[in-house]
Amino acid sequence: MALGSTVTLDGNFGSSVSGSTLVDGVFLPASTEWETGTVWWDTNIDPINNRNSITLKLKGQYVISGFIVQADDNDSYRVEYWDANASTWKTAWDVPNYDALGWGMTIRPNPNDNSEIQSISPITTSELRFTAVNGDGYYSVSEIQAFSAVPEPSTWITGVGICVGMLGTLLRRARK
Ligand SMILES: [Ca+2]
Ligand SMILES: [Ca+2]
Repeated sequence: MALGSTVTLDGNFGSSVSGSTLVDGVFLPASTEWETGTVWWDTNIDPINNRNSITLKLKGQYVISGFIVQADDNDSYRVEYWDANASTWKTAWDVPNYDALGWGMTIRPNPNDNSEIQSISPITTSELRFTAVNGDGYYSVSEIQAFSAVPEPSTWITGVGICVGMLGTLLRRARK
């Protein structure tokens, strides 16, 4: 859902890459250094921790039920969503510190699988916001992906199985 959305960087960033790289569908190679090809900031550039924020304006209003994020391993981050009814930002996903699980740019939830989605309680929104929560003062992010609920694969595989079974019955009947 976030693919190709409009990205706004609010605050003071050290990086020169475009915010659009966060929603281009491309992950950096695992363990890429935190300031190489990323959107990054640190507490020298932004002395007041957590003041920087990255806003993703989606192409419309969506129901979102999961995320994948690639960010520096040794910090925690937060994905928030704009709740239009309450006119406030609310937490969608607290992105955990993965210091023990990775090095440099590290995919959450699964550093070894860039297609595994972190499920959340579904939210409805047209805007997301990404911020650093805590860490070593050197923060970076390279990809933010949002997903809507999709039917469980097992459901439609079962459906196909039933159809194939029915086809077999019809063919047997036709031969008689
Ligand atoms: Ca990217
Ligand atoms: Ca860091």
